[in-house]
Amino acid sequence: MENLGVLLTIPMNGYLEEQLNERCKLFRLWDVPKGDRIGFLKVHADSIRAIVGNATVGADAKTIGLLPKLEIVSSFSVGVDKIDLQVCRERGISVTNTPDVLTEDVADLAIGLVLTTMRQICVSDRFVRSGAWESNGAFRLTRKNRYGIAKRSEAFDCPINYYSRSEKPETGYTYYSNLLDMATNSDVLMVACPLTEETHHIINRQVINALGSKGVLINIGRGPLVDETELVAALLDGRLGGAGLDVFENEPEAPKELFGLDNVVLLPHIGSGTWETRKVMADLVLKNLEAHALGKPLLTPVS
Ligand code: 8YV
Repeated sequence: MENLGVLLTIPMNGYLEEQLNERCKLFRLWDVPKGDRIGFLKVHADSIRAIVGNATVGADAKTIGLLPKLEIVSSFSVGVDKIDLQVCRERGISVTNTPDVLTEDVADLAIGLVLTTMRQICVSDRFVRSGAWESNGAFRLTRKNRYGIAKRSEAFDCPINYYSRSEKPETGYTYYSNLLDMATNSDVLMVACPLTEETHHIINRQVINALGSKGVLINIGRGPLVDETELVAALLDGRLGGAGLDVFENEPEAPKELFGLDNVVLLPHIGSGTWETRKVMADLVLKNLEAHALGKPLLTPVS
């Protein structure tokens, strides 16, 4: 792959960067001052044949438009919402992502968020550290609830509901073809789906109200799946019971209005953030680029 010119859009993983640097001709976009980036891309347009982006900076139409020799966009993420797939399709540019390898970590975090939010683990920890336990006595009681995220939740012995475009009878879980109905009948709603035009703000005011003042929303998918303004309003009004959020509409900003709420847990998009998973993701990006350079079938193409 030594002749493959690769544009890395943002620092994302030390090992991946090191490998790309050793094995390809690497262009680091963030090293270039913002105002000079277009000029930089124009100067290197003939060499850049691949883009490696992630969930924060992918490959937009403008960047792709400046790179006439671009052949592949290999994303260090399962989500491809930051890649202009339409333009890639029109130009015949291949796209790959890192599916499956991060699912376990994200599911662990989702369950962690449920427990942390519902049992107020962070708040209790601050209660001990601040000395409030000694001075104020026992911590307040939290509510018992039924919650679930498929397989892992089976261990919690709770009923599992799911909403999707089609029913998956083999799961044995309760299928809802209507999200509002499911929200009405659930205590915890986990948001974990790709961000598309169809799913943008899929969690809106109505869904939040249906989940209700005893319900908890967990988002480990993408920020814009949830109408954040509505979410904040519902939490401040007490119309929603709580929220555990790993993703936000305008990362790295998280709504400051939520910082004082004890029924909310805010995380900095760490779903796949373990050494092991990020290494496997990086290897998948490298293997896709290698396959492309050798003219072999891609391992995880995005159709
Ligand atoms: C990453 C993600 O946080 O895979 C995704 O879609 O959101 C994450 O795994 C990110 O791309 C790592 O830099």
